[in-house]
Amino acid sequence: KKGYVMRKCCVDANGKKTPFGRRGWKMFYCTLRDLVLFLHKDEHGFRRNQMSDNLHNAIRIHHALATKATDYTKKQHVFRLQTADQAEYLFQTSDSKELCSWVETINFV
Ligand code: I3P
Repeated sequence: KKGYVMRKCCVDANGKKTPFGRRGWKMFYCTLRDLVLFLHKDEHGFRRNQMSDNLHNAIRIHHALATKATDYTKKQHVFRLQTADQAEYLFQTSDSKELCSWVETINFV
């Protein structure tokens, strides 16, 4: 699965709240492969398999949980991703169908 999403970091991998200044929304071209979510700057980054993209923005989803973020009301079509290393992210998708598709894909791979 792949597509453009907006991502917000909420909790870092140490379980601590992401510091102010790094909590903004940012657009990525997101691909899921081998239990890893790769967040690329754009589709070109994905095609060139740019290392800079991969190293800094890979999220391991083994034992991760994706849920519709019904408590987050500022934006639509948002899901929360909680990872095994206690990090937490919000992802905004384009519509409700994409939202379900991402959540199911992440939870059932
Ligand atoms: C964050 C940015 C986010 C905002 C977040 C800010 O600032 O404005 O959009 O989240 O609020 O901290 P920065 O870009 O400097 O990190 P929302 O869009 O959800 O309001 P927060 O600290 O309440 O998460």
